[in-house]
Amino acid sequence: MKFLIINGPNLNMLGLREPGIYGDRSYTTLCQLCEDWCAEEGIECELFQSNHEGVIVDKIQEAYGKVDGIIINPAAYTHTSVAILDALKAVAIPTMEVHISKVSEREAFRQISFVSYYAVKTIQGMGFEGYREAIRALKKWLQS
Ligand code: CA2
Repeated sequence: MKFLIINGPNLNMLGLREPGIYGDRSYTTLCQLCEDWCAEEGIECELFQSNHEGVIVDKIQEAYGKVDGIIINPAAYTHTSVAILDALKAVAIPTMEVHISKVSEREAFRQISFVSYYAVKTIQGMGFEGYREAIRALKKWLQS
């Protein structure tokens, strides 16, 4: 089983600002944890981060026929991107949406998620642990 883990804009800056919302650990640490958590579950994983919407769309398209599942934190594009939603629908790869913070309790503009129209499930407010939850839940969903 292979997963593609996609992180959107500014998540490469984790740990540098807003530790009260996103914690004080870095993007490098998040990648290491995701690799460890996938390995524990016997899952091969590829990690990808971009600050550019079209680059994320290209990456989703390239995943067609190559991965079993996608875990995505689209960051700010969560709330704006029909293009990322359409790419996920086009490749039809089962997808889990993750947010580090509890978006449902933040500003009104963060309450809308385009990706959630396609995702199997949205995990939010669990910090980095949310990715572990997503990896486990997606594996379980694929095996059910
Ligand atoms: O909670 C999440 O995971 C978000 O997807 C993070 C996005 C935000 O736009 C979403 O509404 C919720 C923002 C990621 C920005 O990350 C930063 C990293 C360091 C310093 C400031 C922001």
